[in-house]
Amino acid sequence: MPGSNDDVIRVLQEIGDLLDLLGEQRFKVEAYRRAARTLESLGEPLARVAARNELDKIPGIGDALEAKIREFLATGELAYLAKLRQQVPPGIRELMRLPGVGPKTARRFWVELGVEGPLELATALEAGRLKGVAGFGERKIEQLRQGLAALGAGADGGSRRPLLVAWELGQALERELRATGSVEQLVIAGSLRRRRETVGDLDLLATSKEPVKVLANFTKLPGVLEIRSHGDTKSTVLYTPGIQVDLRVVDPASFGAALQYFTGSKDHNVHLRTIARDRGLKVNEYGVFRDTERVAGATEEEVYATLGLPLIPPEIRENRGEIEAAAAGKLPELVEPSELRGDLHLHLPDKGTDAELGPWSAMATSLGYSYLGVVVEESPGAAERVTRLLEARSARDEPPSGLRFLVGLERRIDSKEPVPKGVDYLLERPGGVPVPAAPGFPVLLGHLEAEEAGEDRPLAIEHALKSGWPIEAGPRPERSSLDSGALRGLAARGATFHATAGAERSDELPRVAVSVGLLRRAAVEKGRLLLGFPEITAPARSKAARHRP
Ligand code: DGT
Ligand code: CA
Ligand code: CA
Repeated sequence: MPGSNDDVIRVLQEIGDLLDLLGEQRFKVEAYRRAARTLESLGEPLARVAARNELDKIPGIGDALEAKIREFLATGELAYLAKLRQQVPPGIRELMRLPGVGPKTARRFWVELGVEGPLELATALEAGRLKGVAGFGERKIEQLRQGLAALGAGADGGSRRPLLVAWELGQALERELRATGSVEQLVIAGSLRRRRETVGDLDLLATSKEPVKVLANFTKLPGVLEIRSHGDTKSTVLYTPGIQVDLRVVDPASFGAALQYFTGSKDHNVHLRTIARDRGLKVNEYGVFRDTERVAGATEEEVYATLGLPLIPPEIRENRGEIEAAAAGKLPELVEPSELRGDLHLHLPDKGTDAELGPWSAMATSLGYSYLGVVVEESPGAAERVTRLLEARSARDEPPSGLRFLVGLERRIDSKEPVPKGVDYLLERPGGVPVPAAPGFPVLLGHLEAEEAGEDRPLAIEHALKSGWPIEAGPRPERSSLDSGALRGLAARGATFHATAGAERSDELPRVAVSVGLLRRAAVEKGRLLLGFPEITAPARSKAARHRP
């Protein structure tokens, strides 16, 4: 969880690397690295040291570092780190995953050769641009070539995929595989099931009476770029747009054990195995065993039950205290996507006619929604647009499903403009110094784009926290929404949330499953989530809402 010593150490190391990449002076870079190393041997949680006001007693932690650690512990975020990240192209940091490439070399690629990522480096190598450059002999060049191949650059860009991209791919794969028939159970395990913010490869598990046929069909799917291995129980392919996908077909008696094993995380599994050992049991991907007798394996529930634990939600299986919480009966109560009643942050193309609302209402109904909120951006034409939407809505007036369309006004949090007539709620976004919202409207905070200039985002988030406005959880932690660390940090400070798909087309509405997954990963209790429009916190009720459990 943000606030664990490991997280702080990672943050400090990253700052050190970024400063190094930016060519900062050595003493400055080293100060962060040294602090990270010191914390590695700290015998107690930093949060506890901070609570005692003794951070400055840790060797190497001066005032500036103490303030940063405090900020991160309190919010799960660090404005300084965000600022540094913006100054370094993401591909440059990827380069440091290559063997023999640290910040210094990555900086040389960047500054001397204008290479900004693994793909560009691969191209530069092909073109022979490194030949004759000081420090890049033949051996070094060959090492880079091999490193790039291992990263998968060249074929697929070599990067981990953002969660939403992996999720969309997973949805498509599941549909296609099911359509080939003969598949019985099918679940995507691994980091995608844990809703990790980035995903390396997809780990599919299936059961079938015809495993060989299922695997053959899998390798023949239209999206397959390359078959990397193919056997009787497992195949691995490279799938469009360049992500590795494993499919394993397992015995139904082992399905739960395999699902548990391949969901990970590895650290979670390692911890579980020690619990098993204490009970005289052995856990592996085939089941839970007492000597040679299988005592569990068909379902995940029974795997956990034989270890004396309730089923632990996949999103929190990171060995960050969830096993202890499960053992103590203290797992958080998490929301299920099916419990959402609506979505309040949709953007429609610029007409707002009845025909336009049609597909949305069909999709919303299929998700079991009872309301959908369309937002209109504050502008000179906003009032007219609101009126047209209201007309479209009344033309559609209470369809049989009972779905209700709402109209929100999206605007900067520093706006003082009057609110057009007919607006149901406000969606404030970061921008300038917050002012109190127009009274009488429910208010949400949204559009938390990470690249939002400077202090605007933290200012807006603080204001929302103080005002009790639900803060947006969206499906793009890499760009326009908060990651699970930030969500968790805010929850610890009493925040409430609203989940949205941030959809611009009706077929994007199901993406809210990703937003909900991130809230679950953040262990946000169900009670903190807006689950119906009437519950939106109006300013007058903010206090009560903030203190909901
Ligand atoms: P990724 O693909 O890098 O985003 O992350 P994961 O978590 O999907 O990792 P992956 O695909 O290497 O393996 C899937 C799961 O399989 C992993 O979360 C835990 C399990 N697993 C893989 N290798 C090992 C291992 O050596 N030991 C244990 N205990 N579990 C493993
Ligand atoms: Ca994986
Ligand atoms: Ca894998």
